[in-house]
Amino acid sequence: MKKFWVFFFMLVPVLALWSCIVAPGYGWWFPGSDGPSKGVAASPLGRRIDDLFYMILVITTITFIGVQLALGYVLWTGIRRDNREGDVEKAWFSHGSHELEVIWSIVPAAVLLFIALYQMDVWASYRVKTHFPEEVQNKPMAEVTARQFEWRIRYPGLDENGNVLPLMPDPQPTDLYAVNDLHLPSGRPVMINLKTQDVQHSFFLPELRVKQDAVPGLVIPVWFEADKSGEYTLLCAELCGWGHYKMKARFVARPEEEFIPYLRELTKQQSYDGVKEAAAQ
Ligand SMILES: [Cu+2]
Repeated sequence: MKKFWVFFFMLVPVLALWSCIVAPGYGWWFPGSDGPSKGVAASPLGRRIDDLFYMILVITTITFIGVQLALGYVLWTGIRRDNREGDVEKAWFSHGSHELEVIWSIVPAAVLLFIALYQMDVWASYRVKTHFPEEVQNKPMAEVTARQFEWRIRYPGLDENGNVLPLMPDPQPTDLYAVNDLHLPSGRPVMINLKTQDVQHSFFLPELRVKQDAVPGLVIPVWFEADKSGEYTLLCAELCGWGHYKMKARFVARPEEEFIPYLRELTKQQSYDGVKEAAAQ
């Protein structure tokens, strides 16, 4: 019976490892690109973030296997000792080992220090404004304002020659608006200014691995790059109130040459007053 329990307890880590190995095949892994590269981030920076995740996963998996093997060994030798006929060994007490204490303090500290230094570059390109790609620095293409419970999007409009105007911090008469529908060019870095009108929300593009809190009183620049044109999910990742679920919106990455026509279409929709077209007929 004791052997049964040893095997039973060892089964749990084996099942845990097995479920992690088969998860991607069932589509239980990360959101991302479809097709053969399913589960892979749909943006270059997202893939670097995934690499960091996998590095930590490898370190924790090795630690997990080591700890479970040690636990199995202790349980197994425990029952062997107990089964020796007529000669049951008593428990053995130790007052600790100085060397072991030093080893298991220094090794994790070194591993943590390595992770901290190794990820700095990705962190900087993700969050530090001076490390953003040059083409997006100080060039926000839209302002995204979170509020209970929607994403309000403000684009700068077009000038009379059809060129995109720069986005001003304050709303302008030429600005264009959309709700829960963010359209930006694909295949190149783009930047938005993130704001919130009320509580704290969180701008989350899971397929692109972008997540940034929207903090009251702050204008936060966020950049990202969708590899391919298409529709991506835009979520709020902060439980912001009863209508939190309503903040499921979409981010449409479109080919560069379709972006200005999209803004032109928005201009047309917004300046339509229901009269002009009727008069023309
Ligand atoms: Cu929210």
